Amino acid sequence: MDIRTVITSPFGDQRPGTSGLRKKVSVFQQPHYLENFIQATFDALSDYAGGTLVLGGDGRYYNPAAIQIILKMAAANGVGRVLIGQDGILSTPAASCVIRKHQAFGGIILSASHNPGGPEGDFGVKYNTANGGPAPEKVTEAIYRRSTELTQYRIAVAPDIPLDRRAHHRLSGMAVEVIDPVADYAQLMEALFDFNRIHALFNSGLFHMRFDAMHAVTGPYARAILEERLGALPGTVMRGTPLEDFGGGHPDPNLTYADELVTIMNRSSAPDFGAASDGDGDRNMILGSHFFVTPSDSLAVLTANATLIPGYADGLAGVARSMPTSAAVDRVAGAMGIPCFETPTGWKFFGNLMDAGKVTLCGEESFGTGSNHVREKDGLWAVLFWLNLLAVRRESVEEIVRQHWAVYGRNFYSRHDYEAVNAAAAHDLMAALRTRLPSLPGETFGAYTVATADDFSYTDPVDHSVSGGQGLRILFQDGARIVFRLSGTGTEGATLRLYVERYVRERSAHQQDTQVAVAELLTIAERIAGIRRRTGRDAPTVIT
Ligand code: G16
Repeated sequence: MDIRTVITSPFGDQRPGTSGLRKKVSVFQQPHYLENFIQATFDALSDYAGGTLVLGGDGRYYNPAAIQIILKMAAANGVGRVLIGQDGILSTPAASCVIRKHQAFGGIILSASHNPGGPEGDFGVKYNTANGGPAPEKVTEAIYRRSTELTQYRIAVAPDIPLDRRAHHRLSGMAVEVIDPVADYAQLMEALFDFNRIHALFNSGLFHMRFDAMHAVTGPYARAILEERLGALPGTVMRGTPLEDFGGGHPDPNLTYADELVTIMNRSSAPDFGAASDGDGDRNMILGSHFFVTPSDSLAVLTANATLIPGYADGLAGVARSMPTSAAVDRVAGAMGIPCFETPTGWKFFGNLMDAGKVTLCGEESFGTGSNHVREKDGLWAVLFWLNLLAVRRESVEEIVRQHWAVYGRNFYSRHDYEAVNAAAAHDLMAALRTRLPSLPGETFGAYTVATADDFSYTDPVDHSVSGGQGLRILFQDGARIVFRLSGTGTEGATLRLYVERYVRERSAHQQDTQVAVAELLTIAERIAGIRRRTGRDAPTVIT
């Protein structure tokens, strides 16, 4: 076996963020940049020699080149076998599924998720551990520390492996299996959901849906499962071919970036159900005809209806949501008598809870929902859950959500994102606000009086690790709240996220427009934080 040791020097900027290392493609294309991070990853792990690694990505620009580099480095670092999706494709939840099913020691997923792709776009590398979930902070910190002291990396000298068909190869003694990226995942979905019932729904001729794959990774999954297996009409999946630049779009399933689907769902002849997923297939957006389901409400509705779904018929151990996610699910959990955990933003914080059997469903306001079937959020899973629910209840999406509010009350909720703002200005804003927090309790702003204000810190109930600095919270006496956070996934300047929430019990007030319902909270947020003055922005980039 011909292994080359290459002398290198550390880069100082390889600390993974909310979800792996994300940078501009041009940063990753610098000589040794990717190699250093991969070597740091292998160096930070132990006990993997001879083991199985899963490798794949969302098909974005630079994936093919990166995959060949990683294969050669895996061989040089003693990996026994690599399972790689055909054409290098593996959605994030499918990678999690394959890691678990084939008892891999971990997986490397090449994606910058919902961030744009192409030569001018973003690239990312994420390491997942043997449970199939994103590496916890202690692992990502070990990778980062190693990256700061790296002086060499190892790489095999060998020809590239063809990935365009399923086959077995050898690379410098390491086995490489090019696998069907969809098969294991589709089988898992079939075990959880009532495919016959969903098939009958599509077959009735009375139900139509559109799924927007946004030219990202879920196209092949959605076509195989929705159209070929469940009988949805051909053409149900739009923008279904993965493209390396996502067709120039921003593969983020929200009301702004999935505007084509939103337009279809607001037509007079709109389909009954609309959904979209993101770059790497872990996010979902759920729409009814002329109706948007917030991710927070979606989690609450799925929780309340879980026992109607075969895979969850025995009930839920508990649920979890990220701190900025609305408390709609808390009310459902309370009524069901199951625990509800509040974690920091980042799917990695759910892993321990799921491994310990404490929670079954999890969700985030950032269009992420999932369960303990894998250890990642899962876009298509959420879509299938909704389809199964619609097939059982035979009501519209809007009817299901409105009935939910009637029972539990409505948590009006909105997130305002200020993308690519000046990083120093954003950090100054947060610092000033942090200083202000202790004096806020007791202060009254219009109809709202501050009860508490803090910088969210989380102690993991399983391993007792503490994660501080997870978002500034202003909690009002009536349960309303305002949260400020800086995103951990942006690659340009800083992204300031402002989250506002207000609970309304009376059914007669549920019809209000969300932005109207939270308008006073937005005004208070501006008054307290001075977003306009500090960032120079008059309005957010994205409102969800
Ligand atoms: C990632 C994480 C999520 C997180 C989201 C937004 O999602 O996996 O847990 O909620 O980023 O994070 P932030 O607010 O820090 O930008 P994805 O889909 O990008 O992997």
